[in-house]
Amino acid sequence: RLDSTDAQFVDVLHTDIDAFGFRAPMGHIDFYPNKGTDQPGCPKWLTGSSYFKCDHQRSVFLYLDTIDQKCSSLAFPCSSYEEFLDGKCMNCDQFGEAGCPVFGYDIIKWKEHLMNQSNTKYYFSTNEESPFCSMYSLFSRITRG
Ligand SMILES: [Ca+2]
Repeated sequence: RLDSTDAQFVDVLHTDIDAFGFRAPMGHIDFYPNKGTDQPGCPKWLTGSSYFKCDHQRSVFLYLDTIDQKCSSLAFPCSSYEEFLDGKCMNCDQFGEAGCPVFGYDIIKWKEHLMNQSNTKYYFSTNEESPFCSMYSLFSRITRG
């Protein structure tokens, strides 16, 4: 399987850890959008073949958004998605002026910071469709307490 020795820098996107994906972090940075389990807008029940592949394939579309520069999702290091949703993981002081890592194509800009850490999960939430980035839902959750 993939691990952090496979390349000079390995960024991993987990979108279906409850079905076909790997649960454990395995790169220099591991992203878990929407907890990494089930993606918004994907079928929740067995309705056809899309049920089996939708969460998994979402990884491609999330990444495409970042190449197209439609919008970018900040990712936050956290011990769990629940704590992230509670607003307990907003601190990215460890990255200095760079701030929290931005998921996707530009993550290489955080390489120097990320080479020294491992097994850290980074969380963000997304919309159901492109543009997937969703700062609104994050801030609304925080301000609702
Ligand atoms: Ca799933």
